[in-house]
Amino acid sequence: MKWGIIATWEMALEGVIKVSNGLDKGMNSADAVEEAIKVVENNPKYRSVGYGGLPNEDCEVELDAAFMDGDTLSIGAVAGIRNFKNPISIARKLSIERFNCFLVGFGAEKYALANGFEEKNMLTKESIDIYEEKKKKIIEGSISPYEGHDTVGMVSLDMDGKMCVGTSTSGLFMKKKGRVGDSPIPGSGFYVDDNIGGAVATGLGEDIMKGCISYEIVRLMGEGHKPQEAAEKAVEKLNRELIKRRGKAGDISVVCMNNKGEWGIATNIDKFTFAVATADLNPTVYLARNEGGKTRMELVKE
Ligand code: SD4
Repeated sequence: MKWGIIATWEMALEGVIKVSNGLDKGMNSADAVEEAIKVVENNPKYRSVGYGGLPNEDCEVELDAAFMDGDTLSIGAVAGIRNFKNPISIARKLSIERFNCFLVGFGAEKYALANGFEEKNMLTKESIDIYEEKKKKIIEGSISPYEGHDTVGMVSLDMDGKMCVGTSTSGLFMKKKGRVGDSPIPGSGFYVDDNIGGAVATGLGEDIMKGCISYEIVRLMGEGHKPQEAAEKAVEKLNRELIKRRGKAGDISVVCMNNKGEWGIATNIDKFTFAVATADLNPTVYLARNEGGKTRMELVKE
């Protein structure tokens, strides 16, 4: 049986490498997604996920994360959670709850504490420095807020054919307190059904949500489209509709995989990196760019 894992952005590579060895030896896809995302959450070098994530307008790190099981369709999510080390693990734990499986803010923190999750101040000195510096530039008008965002999202398939997806992000830099993007929203930031496949998104949550793009990609794969076709069709359509109706479209990038381990990606920007590994492909990073409405890919790192 084939296995595979695909993830948004180059920052996912280390986690993908770590769990691809496991997946090759029979690790299940729920553990693979959680473990690989934790690697990104724990690295303060990545300024848009977990520890060291960039803060909101009030200089607080509020994190969003989600987990979905493609077999049971169970979903767990947290939004606007502060001061916990691994939001993805909290989201996974919530996915086994029959009720109350998506918690926000203080309620999510209360649940995490009651369930023994590790507390941690997620704001680093470096993030505070960047915040101060960017705040000055925003006031001067030399940069605009809400730039700087990269969600880690992953889709995995294990040798038993089970698929899971996960997302984790600090959302948009300088977001308003309480702002929630697409990443913890089922169907927008993520979706998986292991009778078909799974998809995750990254980019401007406010626009990604307008097309429920992850569900749309899974739906298209379910209609018989190959993952690459499904991803391109969905991104191209949402991008076109947003431009037609609103004059512009925010950044939208997606990765997806079907239950055969075939994968696809699409983007409407000119620099979207992603990491992928399958039974037939060693962990590899590619750069994708949108050229005239089509997504092109080139190898970055094997
Ligand atoms: C959000 N989609 O909160 C996230 C941010 C992101 O690449 O993915 N950026 O809107």
